Amino acid sequence: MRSTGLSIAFCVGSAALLVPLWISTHLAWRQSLEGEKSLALSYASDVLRRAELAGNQLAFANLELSRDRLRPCSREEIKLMGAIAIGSSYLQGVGRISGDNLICTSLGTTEQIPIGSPDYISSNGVAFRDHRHLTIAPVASLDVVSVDNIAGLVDPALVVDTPTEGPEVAMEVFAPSTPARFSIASRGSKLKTEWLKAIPPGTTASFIDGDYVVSETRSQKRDLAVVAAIPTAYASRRVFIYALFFVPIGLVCGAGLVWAVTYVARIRLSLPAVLRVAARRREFYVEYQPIVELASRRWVGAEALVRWKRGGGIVRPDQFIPVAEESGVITFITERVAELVAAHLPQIAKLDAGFRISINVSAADLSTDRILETFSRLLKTSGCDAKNIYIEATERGFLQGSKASELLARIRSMGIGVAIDDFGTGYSSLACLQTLGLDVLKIDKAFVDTIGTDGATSQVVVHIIEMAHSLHLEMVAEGVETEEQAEFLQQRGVRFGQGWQFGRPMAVQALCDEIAARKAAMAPELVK
Ligand code: G
Ligand code: G
Ligand code: MN
Repeated sequence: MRSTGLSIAFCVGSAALLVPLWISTHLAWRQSLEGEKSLALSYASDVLRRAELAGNQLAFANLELSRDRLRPCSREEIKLMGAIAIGSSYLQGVGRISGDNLICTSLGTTEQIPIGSPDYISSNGVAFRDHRHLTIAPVASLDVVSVDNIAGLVDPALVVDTPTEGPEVAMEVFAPSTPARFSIASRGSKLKTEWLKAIPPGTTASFIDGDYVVSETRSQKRDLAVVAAIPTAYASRRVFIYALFFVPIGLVCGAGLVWAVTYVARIRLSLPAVLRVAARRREFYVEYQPIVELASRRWVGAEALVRWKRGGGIVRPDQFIPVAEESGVITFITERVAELVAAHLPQIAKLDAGFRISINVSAADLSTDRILETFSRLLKTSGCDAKNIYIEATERGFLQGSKASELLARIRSMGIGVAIDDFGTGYSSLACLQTLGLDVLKIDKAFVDTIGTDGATSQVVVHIIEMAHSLHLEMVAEGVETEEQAEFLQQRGVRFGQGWQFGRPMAVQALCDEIAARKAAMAPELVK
């Protein structure tokens, strides 16, 4: 679970870095495409301006030639045509049409030059004759555009000759009112017909289709529209420039998110959370330290001491019990210990029906009714007698208030014995002991250690023992390490002892083996 937690944190952390990076490159790409769209629009607008200029120049020619009422194709009119052509940047020549022939031109010709029938006549009467190879201009291919028999000779290449960022840019000038999208001038590869949309006059449109960024603009007053298409590949050149701007922002956001994720992960994976997971994953187990009758050295019971198997090592309770108590995780640990004791107890009780296992409970355990369920479940699943169980509560646990007292009373009424642990290390006075419902007092190791020394405190253990006697409490001396201590305690009337002198904490199997061995030694005839 912890490794899953870590890998989740790792994934979230990577995502926190990669997502803003991805967004920023995506934004850079989007921005580049937007840039290409407006570039395409600027090309189309420039070409439309040129096409409209050509149209204006033809309209002007028409106006000039009809105004002076000169005789058609007279020397004067041809001279005027020449003057108009020179002044019109987009008109290579000007001429007069009759039927499908040019009958005179600004070049001075007066013979009939066939130009064929119009390819298209717009709604406002402009006739287009596309790409004509005229005898008067053998090298060029000119469009003949005419209104009321006055024709302008237009080089279509000139209209679309706007500078662009590369040769792959394609453009087309067309008549949007015709369903067939009559093409007036074009350059580059052929555009898809569906790109030549019928947008309203005076408007523009841009879109992306496959590998192209397409922009269109339509003339307000003439039947003209221009579409420019730029390969999206051109945008990728631009994306680098935008990326220089967006990616650092993305990186900063990503780094911020990573920081936030690790911050949260650290809190989430902090010791209390790890403990909770460990409780769920059953990483806790118990060892049993024997409690002996000092006079006979008989093993009468054992204290269940929790251990945490973590990774390869074992964590001692003093390293996690305080954290577990603070964070409330201790209730899960206590439940786990009770569960383990319930599993071990039948085996132990089979060897010694009177054996007593003591379980440590903390102050937090004594604040909710849950502890009652824990212990009734322990009795039920083990099938053992309540007299096989003791609980050890510290002074802090006892002095919690009325709730703790009520719960301790109810535990006792179940038949489970109650011991006060680490007595003398807290603030409770001996007088308080009277009011607490107690069966056993555990003399703390700190007092046992003073036995045989000259220190003033060495007298304290004597007083504790006397007081316990007068309160009719059974006593267990903790941390007995020498024979001298054992004898001293026994002489003062302490009945039970616990400590390295008698046995270290051990696995349940070792405990059972030892109980069995001792039983055999005491009564060899019974176990034949
Ligand atoms: O021998 P050991 O290092 O296990 O004991 C250290 C301390 O941890 C002791 O004070 C003991 O009371 C406490 N302790 C051991 N097991 C438990 C337990 O299951 N619950 C609680 N609350 N305390 C425990
Ligand atoms: O809950 P309690 O504080 O009583 O738990 C007893 C603690 O003291 C456990 O950590 C146990 O391992 C430890 N202990 C038990 N006997 C001895 C002993 O003789 N000497 C020392 N140094 N520690 C002991
Ligand atoms: Mn204890």
